[in-house]
Amino acid sequence: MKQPSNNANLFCALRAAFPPDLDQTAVETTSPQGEPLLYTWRDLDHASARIANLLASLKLPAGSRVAVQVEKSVEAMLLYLATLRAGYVFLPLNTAYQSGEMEYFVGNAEPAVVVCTPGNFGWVSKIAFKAGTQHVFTLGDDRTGSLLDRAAHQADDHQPVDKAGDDLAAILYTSGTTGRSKGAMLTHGNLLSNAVTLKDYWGWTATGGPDGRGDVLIHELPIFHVHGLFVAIHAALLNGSKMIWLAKFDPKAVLAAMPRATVFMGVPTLYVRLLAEPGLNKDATKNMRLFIAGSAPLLIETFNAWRERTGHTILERYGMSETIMLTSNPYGADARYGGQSERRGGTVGFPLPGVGLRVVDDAGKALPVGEIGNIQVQGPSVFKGYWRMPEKTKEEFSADGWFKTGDVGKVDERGYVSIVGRSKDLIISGGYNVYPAEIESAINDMPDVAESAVVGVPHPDFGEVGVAVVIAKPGAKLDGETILAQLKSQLANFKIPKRCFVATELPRNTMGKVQKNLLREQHKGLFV
Ligand code: MLC
Ligand code: AMP
Repeated sequence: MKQPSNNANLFCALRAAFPPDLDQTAVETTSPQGEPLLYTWRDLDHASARIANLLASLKLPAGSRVAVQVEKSVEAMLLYLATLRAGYVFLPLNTAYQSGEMEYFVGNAEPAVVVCTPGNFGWVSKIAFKAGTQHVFTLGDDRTGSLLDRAAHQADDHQPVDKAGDDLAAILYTSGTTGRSKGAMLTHGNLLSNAVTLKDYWGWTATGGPDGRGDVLIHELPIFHVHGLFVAIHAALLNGSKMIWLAKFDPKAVLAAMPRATVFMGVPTLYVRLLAEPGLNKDATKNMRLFIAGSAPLLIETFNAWRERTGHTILERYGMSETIMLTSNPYGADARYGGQSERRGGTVGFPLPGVGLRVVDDAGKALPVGEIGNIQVQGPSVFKGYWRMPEKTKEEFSADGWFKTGDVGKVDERGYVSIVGRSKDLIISGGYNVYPAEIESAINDMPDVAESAVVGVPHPDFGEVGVAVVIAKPGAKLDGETILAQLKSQLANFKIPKRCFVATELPRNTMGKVQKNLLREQHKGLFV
């Protein structure tokens, strides 16, 4: 593959980082039947070229979206790389989304190509064709489906399409601070700049480690969000590092991989579940270099327990779909902060190099060190805006161009940032975002419901889970279990409140606004 020097296509930078010996193993995984599978760097190059050539053969308009709702597999990652390579826009979707949710995403994004699982082809293709999609392919987690069948006839070399840093690479749907899910538009420049920063800040190395070939990543997160798709995959590829690829998080499989690995990234729930494994100890983790946590607050108890059991100090970082990674605890001494190298539990560390972070009051005035307020950010990884929502995009930026994260926090005198809450009404459950307004609206549409409120309460496994409080219409009878069963047929499973109470009224303030803080207080002991 020829490398044009001025092509800002992210794929070019990732491909340039492949090791010189393309016959080395790049990904180690198992088939759904449990047989070992190895992919070399050459396999990644050739297979992504074939899929890119297939996409190119479709002669799609520039900027076309490729929407993907498939189970995790190496081929699903290759489809991501192929989409970058072919110059189109990747749009990953959670496999838990049901038809109503898919109808919204596909209708909103109008993808030219949709890729779904063979089992979902019937209903997904119906939604896609209705929205004007021309091409629907299937991809199974066992390498079956029309995408690979068609790609098999394509050439295994492909010249990455020329892109500018400002060109779109991906759209990630996120609830943002308010309103329905919005597509955060991320550019090739956003993704590459963040990946380069993290590779450097987290000390990724291409030599040493268990097999002398440098870092080895355990990849066990889903690949439809920033954490698993961008932070994890980009870091490994940009360092030419092998990945031990698990289709699903399984604490025993992670423990078994640790002697052959050096880096692990997870949401806090994964750390809680690993701590429940008796085999987790200093010996089991002795080859590991770095444990990174993020996507939701890591409890100080988990941070301390991990250090006690393994001798490793988890490095917590903070980010968002709209911005990729923003802050990180230091890996080594950070010269910008007087050489401080301590990873402090309960904080998300320092703004990453190139990131501006400020804490402001509700009027937008900067607050002094130590005071709690709204976190605003700017930098090269901050997204281009919400897909087809210029007004909403404008609202989410300050007049002087800083992005309003919707997170509430402070910066201490040593420069460490802490997140203490959220101004956005959002529940983060096991690292997934649940937007209460969406659940309330689904409950309120039920015929006997007058109104409802959904709040987040502490949970030992998921960190936080939703609880619904529902009021019946006069004379109507409601039952919490029936409401939950009905929601299950409409919404992704992780969004379903874990409990549903029927009450006679919702607490309100003098302005008539529901006091969610009182409901949270009332139900905070349900699971802990
Ligand atoms: C599963 N369930 C959840 C849930 N995950 N409930 C609440 N919150 C969750 N996160 C429920 C299901 O509905 C189901 O309930 C039951 O648990 C079992 O489902 P499962 O699919 O078998 O669960 P499991 O495999 O155990 O999944 C748990 C998990 C998963 C923690 C491994 O949620 C996960 O992979 N989370 C990571 C999310 C992530 O990658 N976030 C990054 C976002 S990026 P029932 O009743 O139907 O049986 C981001 C930016 C940043 O935030 O900073 O990184
Ligand atoms: P998402 O929209 O899925 O990208 O989720 C982003 C949100 O996750 C942020 O706005 C934060 O509220 C939250 N988040 C991410 N990392 C952390 C962290 N380390 N601590 C607390 N909250 C976090």
